[in-house]
Amino acid sequence: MAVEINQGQREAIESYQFAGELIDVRTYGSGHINDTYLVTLKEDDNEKKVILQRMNKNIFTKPVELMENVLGVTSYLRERIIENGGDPERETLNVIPTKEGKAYFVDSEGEYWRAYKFITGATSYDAVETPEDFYQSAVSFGNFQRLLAEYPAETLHETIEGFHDTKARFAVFKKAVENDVCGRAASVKKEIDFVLAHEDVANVFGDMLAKGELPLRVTHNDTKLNNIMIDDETRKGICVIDLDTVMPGLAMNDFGDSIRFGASTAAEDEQDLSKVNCDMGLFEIYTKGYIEGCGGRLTQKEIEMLPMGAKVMTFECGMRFLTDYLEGDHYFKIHREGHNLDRCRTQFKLVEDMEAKWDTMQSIVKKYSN
Ligand code: ADP
Ligand code: GN1
Ligand code: MG
Repeated sequence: MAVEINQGQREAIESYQFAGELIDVRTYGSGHINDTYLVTLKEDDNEKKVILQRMNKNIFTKPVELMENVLGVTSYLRERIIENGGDPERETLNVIPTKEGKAYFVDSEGEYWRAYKFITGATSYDAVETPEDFYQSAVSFGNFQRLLAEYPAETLHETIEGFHDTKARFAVFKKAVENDVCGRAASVKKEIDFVLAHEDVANVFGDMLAKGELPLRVTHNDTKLNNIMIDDETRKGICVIDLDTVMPGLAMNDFGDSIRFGASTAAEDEQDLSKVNCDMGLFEIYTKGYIEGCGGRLTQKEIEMLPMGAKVMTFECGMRFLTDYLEGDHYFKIHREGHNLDRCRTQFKLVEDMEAKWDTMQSIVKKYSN
């Protein structure tokens, strides 16, 4: 039976020299930005899988530069992995070139596509199943940072300008409230007031950077648990994926985004806020793994500011969800009415919980700083 696919998918698939008969194309993963498809082909009774993605060009407005970053970083990682005796087919993303030898394909509607080799025998998790998995993800993101420590950061394009410039995002948020294009502001006064009362959180890293107190590093910037592939057999973190936002950034933000997502006791869009808390056991496990993974490269100041990274990233993400809700949900994919508002509320609940547990967070981090 012929597989039902749309025009863009067909053009994209035809632009690659995939061997075998196409047997299935299905949407894949739970990312909020790109459209990901799992493509299955069959050759001599063997199934072969490929990840095909349509990049979100409204958000990633320079897809060509973005793919330059991805190629640069993955080929660099490939060399480091080979040097360390690892398996470069599974421990880094591998871009599949088109028939023309390009890292991306543009379809007849101007949409940008790319394909990655499918990492077999591994899973990306949307929630922590065992603390050990979370520890593994921490070590992987820490290692990623360490492996890229000598990467020529000046060659990286800024794929989204000011991505974690929380101060600038605060200004964008205030504009969204002012413009109130959907007439939703009055109904979310409580959430808006929460943001306005936390302006200091939005400013803290920008101010420290300006004073030269923090180093810019090559960071991932989207360190959700589901951006790590965990080996099904060994349960070790094997590969960091979703490299669209690799740019110069702050280590505390990479740490903090992982805590925001993975140390929460509930899903990012949970509606029952009594279920949403920041788990201190998971916070400790991640702290240990991340500091170990970074291999002594973090400065004392960076380590000291890790709890702040968790608070800043959680606050920023909540503010971004609320901004998108006010602006009519044009950025993050939504799957129900009020989805971005639900997401925003979980983030603010987490921020409050972190504030209540601040001393514990600081003493945990202190325990692992030497
Ligand atoms: P998004 O930016 O939308 O989050 P991702 O690049 O993270 O997109 O991909 C979405 C999901 O697809 C991932 O969470 C993972 O489950 C799966 N995935 C992505 N790349 C690969 C790969 N090379 N091999 C196996 N699974 C992958
Ligand atoms: C988006 O693409 P995805 O789902 O991994 C977003 C992150 C947010 C996250 C919230 C490019 O990540 O910044 O933290 O949603 N990515 C982009 O879940 O904006
Ligand atoms: Mg992702």
